[in-house]
Amino acid sequence: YVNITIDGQQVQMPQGTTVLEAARSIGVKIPTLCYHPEYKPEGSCRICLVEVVGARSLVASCVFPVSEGMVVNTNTTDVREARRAVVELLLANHPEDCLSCQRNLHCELQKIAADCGIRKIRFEGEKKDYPVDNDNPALVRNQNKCILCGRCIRACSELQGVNVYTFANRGFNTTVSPAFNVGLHNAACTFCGQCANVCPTAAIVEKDDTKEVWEALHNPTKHVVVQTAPAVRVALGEDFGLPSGRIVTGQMVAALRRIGFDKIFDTGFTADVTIMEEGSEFIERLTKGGTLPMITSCSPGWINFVELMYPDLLDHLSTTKSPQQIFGVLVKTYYAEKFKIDPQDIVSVSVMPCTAKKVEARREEMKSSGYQDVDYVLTTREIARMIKEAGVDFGNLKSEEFDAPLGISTGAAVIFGTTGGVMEAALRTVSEVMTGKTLDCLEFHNVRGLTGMKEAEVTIGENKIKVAVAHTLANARIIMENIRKRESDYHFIEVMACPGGCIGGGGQPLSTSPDIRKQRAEAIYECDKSAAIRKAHENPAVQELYATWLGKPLGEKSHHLLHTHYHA
Ligand code: HC0
Repeated sequence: YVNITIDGQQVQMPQGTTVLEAARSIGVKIPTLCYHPEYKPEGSCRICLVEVVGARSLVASCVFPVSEGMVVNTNTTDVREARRAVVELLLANHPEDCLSCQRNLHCELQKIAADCGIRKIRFEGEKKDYPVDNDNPALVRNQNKCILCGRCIRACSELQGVNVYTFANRGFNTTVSPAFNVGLHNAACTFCGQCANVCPTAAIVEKDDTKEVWEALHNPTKHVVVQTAPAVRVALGEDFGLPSGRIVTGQMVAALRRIGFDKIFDTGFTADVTIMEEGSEFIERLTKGGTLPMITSCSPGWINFVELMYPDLLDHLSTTKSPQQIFGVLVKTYYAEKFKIDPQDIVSVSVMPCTAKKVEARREEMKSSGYQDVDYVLTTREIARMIKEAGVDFGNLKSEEFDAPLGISTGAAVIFGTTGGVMEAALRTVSEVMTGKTLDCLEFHNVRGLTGMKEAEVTIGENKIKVAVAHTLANARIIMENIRKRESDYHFIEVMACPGGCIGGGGQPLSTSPDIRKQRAEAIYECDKSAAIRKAHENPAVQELYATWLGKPLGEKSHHLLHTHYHA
């Protein structure tokens, strides 16, 4: 430990701590832009300048380590002036369109400018004029708004191990771009959206599909249904000032009804269907022979990753479509038939914590109903904006229930929203189906928690099943390398592309941190604990679907509608 003084307060800090961390630990706020607590600090933006007595010049506190006897001042005239100048220089070549910017009120640069008390920009800078990259369904990149903090580069490389972005060119012409300056649709991008989650400005944002959804809602000839993903209900409240991890399922349903959706359904219904199909697929591969380990296929960023990086291992993926896509098919077939609605008149919207789901919905093969199965995918952030635009007082809404039957789901379905949840849901059903015995304990603690990779051995009847769970693509890569080297002895693996699983998805409210993800994950397990039914195969609406329409899991109809193949 070393003794230091920050703004007159004496404090002991472990060696190696940065001045920024030390200051934050005693409640001294130093503004930052390039710094992100989850990634290696770079000290490039210079907003976090402080005075260290005896140092030659002001220092970047995010990379400056504490040392014995150090005296730090964070609030001198020099410090405030220097910070203000740095921010003004950034603003001097930043577009002046805050009022109409997608990140208005959620922009870190805007907030720092306000906190620094900037009223006038003293410098007149040259503006940039790069074309906007929006040739893909998920993300929009506007380099004119980029402040070169490099957080997207670090998220893509350190967290995901995908390395799409790099700094290109020099000086004023420096940009962040994929190799050869191609658009994201031509880069090895998985569209996980983690870059958008860490971007402090609107240089990378989700593609906004709200206009199309408003048009559908106001078109009297259309029957507009919405499905909501498990992870949205534990995060949406954050965009309305509620604490992270607040469960807002009932208010969310009420809000969606207020803004005009005809039916409010739950992706959880088809998460239960996914378990029926994927669980049966696993049992078949295990008992009759098939490619093992079988790996889950519901996270579309993960699917993009396998198609791009491991096309030789595509057979390991479960052929079961994701709950979002199964839902899309069933709405325009089963639901349309059951309620005598012409599928042509149905507009199917999904609300997801994910940007890659926008790409998944647009895949060529996702038209098994005869139409595009899912018409529009909105992220949690977009639906929050729609609720605000409609003037709905979210915080004061009374809880309402999902509509039946596609709104009926189980605790097994809701845990899909966090890492380990799909595996746990599958194990609950696979165990009971294979042994015919009721499980004493439904909780598989070995696959829970936010550790990057988890493994467990589960005894099911005569079989010892080795399972693994990974989240983030960097961890997924380790799993895939082992499979490629034939060094993997797992039977079943769950992979989710985003940190923490969908709760940490690229479309979730900003900002995110390990603590926020922990609170959302805890809320997910709370939802499971309080659910009346906690196993997919006990969902009465799913039982009815199979009894009256689908037949059996892996049957003829399932094969055509609910399964797919991925391709390089
Ligand atoms: Fe997920 Fe899903 S759990 S991917 O993380 O499987 O996005 O929440 O909706 O489809 O159910 C996201 C979340 C989903 C799907 C489900 C799966």
